[in-house]
Amino acid sequence: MAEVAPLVEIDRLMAELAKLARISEAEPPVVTRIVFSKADLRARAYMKDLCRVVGLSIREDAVGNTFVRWQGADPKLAAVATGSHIDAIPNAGAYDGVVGVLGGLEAIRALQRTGFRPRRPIELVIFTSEEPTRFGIGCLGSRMMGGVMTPDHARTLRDSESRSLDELRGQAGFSGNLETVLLSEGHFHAFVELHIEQGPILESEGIDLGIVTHIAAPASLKVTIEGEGGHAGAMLMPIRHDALTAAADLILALEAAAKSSGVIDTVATVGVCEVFPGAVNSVPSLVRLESDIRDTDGTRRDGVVENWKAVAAEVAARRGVQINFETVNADPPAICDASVLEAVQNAVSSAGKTSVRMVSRAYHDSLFVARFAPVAMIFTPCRGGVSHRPDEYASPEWIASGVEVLARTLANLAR
Ligand code: HGY
Ligand code: MN
Ligand code: MN
Repeated sequence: MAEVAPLVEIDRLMAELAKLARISEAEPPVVTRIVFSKADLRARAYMKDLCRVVGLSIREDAVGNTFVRWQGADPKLAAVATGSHIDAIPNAGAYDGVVGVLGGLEAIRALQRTGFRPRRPIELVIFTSEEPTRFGIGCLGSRMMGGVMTPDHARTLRDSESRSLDELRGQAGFSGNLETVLLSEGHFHAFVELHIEQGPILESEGIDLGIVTHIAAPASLKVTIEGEGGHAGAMLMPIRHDALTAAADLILALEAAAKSSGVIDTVATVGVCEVFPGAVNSVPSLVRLESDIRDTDGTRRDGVVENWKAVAAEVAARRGVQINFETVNADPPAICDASVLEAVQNAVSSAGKTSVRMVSRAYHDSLFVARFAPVAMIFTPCRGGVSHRPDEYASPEWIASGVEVLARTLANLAR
């Protein structure tokens, strides 16, 4: 059957990407778009308008996962899906997630322009709450689709102002029973996510695209350190139980545990540190940390966590403080599907692009879609490997290559 040769309208896509980037809670070029914020709702409305213009049908589930369907010749068949997220952490850039959503839409439009008619439906998915900012856990929408988070657990989620998922999703216009978010095994024939690499390899090696074979295993833990507060002038050093100096020991211990795992794939970060009472002349009595620990090997990652907890017990005894851990999530890695990888590889070859197989160190919704469908990911280079910063950037050429290969892959899988 003749190869489809989609022509990507990259100028149109880059203009849409620039417009989406300006839908932000922060001044350009900073993108802040927390799920269910006003900016998120405006961004969702903008995306739905773009999808309606090309005759695609739209369904939103009870938490705001958005399914944009290009009906196939045989609507009863399981869809071939693509997609990513448009929510963004504070002080982020314009490309993380968005390249996969706008790129997915442009891949569909490019195929439409060739006159290609898919046998299977092709569906663009905009996942709700990929970033952990609002509720402290990433990939909320895809976790619920895959049954990794139950509706009962989802109902316990609160944001920093104690607002519940139900309250916020209701205000955003998403009602319906949380039990309906779950998708069955085989709901998608295949899922392919286009995303910027968020690392330096492709750019530094001059390779057009990454073909992702594994997605690293993320874990997130909250740590509370309770010491004894007091007057910074009057409380002498020998009798102190300072929660913040204990936290300092813990943060450095986590770094040491990750560095001593023996492989470069182990990473650990303490990204949140809240100090109470937070007065310059008051000895900290309570510290809350939020940590992010990842590895391509789930067992090795868990070993780092156990090592960290053992050091914490020593710190607690030595400093006379209470240290408690709460595991927010500890997910296994995802292995991408061989047949979907082959479809991507064939598309790369027919597009005349170069590629390399690689691991994704960032997590993505594909990590959870893999629980109920065969997945693969396509990476575009990103400048300096920079991401989760306003200077995040992917060139039109890089994005156009990714979209063309995505379009060819979708056509191969949906024909
Ligand atoms: O943190 C991540 O890996 C993703 O960008 N949310
Ligand atoms: Mn991100
Ligand atoms: Mn992302």
